[in-house]
Amino acid sequence: MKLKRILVAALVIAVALSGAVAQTVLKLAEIHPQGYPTELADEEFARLVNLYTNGKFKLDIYPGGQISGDEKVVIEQVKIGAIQIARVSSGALGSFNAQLNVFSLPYLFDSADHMWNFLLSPYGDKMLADLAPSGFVGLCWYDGGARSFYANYPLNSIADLKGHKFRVMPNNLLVKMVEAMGASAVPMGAGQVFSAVQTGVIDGAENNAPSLISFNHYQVAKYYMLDEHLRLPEVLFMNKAAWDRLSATDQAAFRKAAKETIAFQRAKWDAYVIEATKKIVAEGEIIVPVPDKTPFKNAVKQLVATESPAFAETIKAIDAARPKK
Ligand code: BDP
Repeated sequence: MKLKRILVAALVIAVALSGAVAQTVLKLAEIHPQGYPTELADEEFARLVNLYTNGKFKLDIYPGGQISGDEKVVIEQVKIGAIQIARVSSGALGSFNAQLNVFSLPYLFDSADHMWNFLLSPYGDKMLADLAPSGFVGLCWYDGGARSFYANYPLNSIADLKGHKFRVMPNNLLVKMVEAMGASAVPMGAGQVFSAVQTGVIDGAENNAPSLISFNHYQVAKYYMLDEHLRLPEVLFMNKAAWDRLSATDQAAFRKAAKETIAFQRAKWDAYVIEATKKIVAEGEIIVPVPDKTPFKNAVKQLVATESPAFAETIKAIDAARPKK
């Protein structure tokens, strides 16, 4: 009996020493560089997954658009399972999962609080679950702030967009949005924008302040008009087949890890928006506030009316999530 116990103990020690517990390595793609709020959240997610699965899973993060500077390509890679996990914009993912296009309706949310009330509601969870038919498992939402136009020529009002070319993420609704505002839309990956502005293929793009830094766009587009037409949540998601291979216990560990990174990312986000804004101003960016967004809202009114019925149920839930005044 005693000998058996000693043998068992020796075996346990041998296994521990040889590191024989099989470790699965999963790849996670991120377009932003190290230190960007979503990238920090990816790292935190990787740390927690490793912790909660007792080292069974290791996530290798590929930041800075190493997989591709075009999220459409990244999403295709996740779809076929070559990459198992990615953090992308819901604007890009909407081309693969139409329900997400609701977020591409301009001026959908009144504020970040409104958006988060919705994203953290059961309906926000349902939207993540509804990625399944597209071959994905939604893990959690992150903050992507508000997006505004920037250009290599002065922008002061909506009239200044007219006749100019602006890059959008490859998504039809975003093309229609830019056209409704009087400009021409040129869909392309974020990684192509810098040289496209430099060579005059486009005159500008639209994004949040942190992205002007992470993609260096502030260097070629010095005018930033804060019309805040979109709040596109960021999404952390996984290839469904890879997810289905996880045990129920490991799935629960992944879910717990993802959930715990949300507050972490939001805090990093809020701090970085302030820092990024200061930095672009210091670099000579001319930031034009837009206190009255009515002309922008009026320009997209018809588009929103035409597109909204396809998202009627979701919009009802979004309206219900509006913070009480
Ligand atoms: C940024 C998102 C990033 C997108 C990028 C874009 O964080 O995921 O790739 O916009 O415009 O805000 O393509």
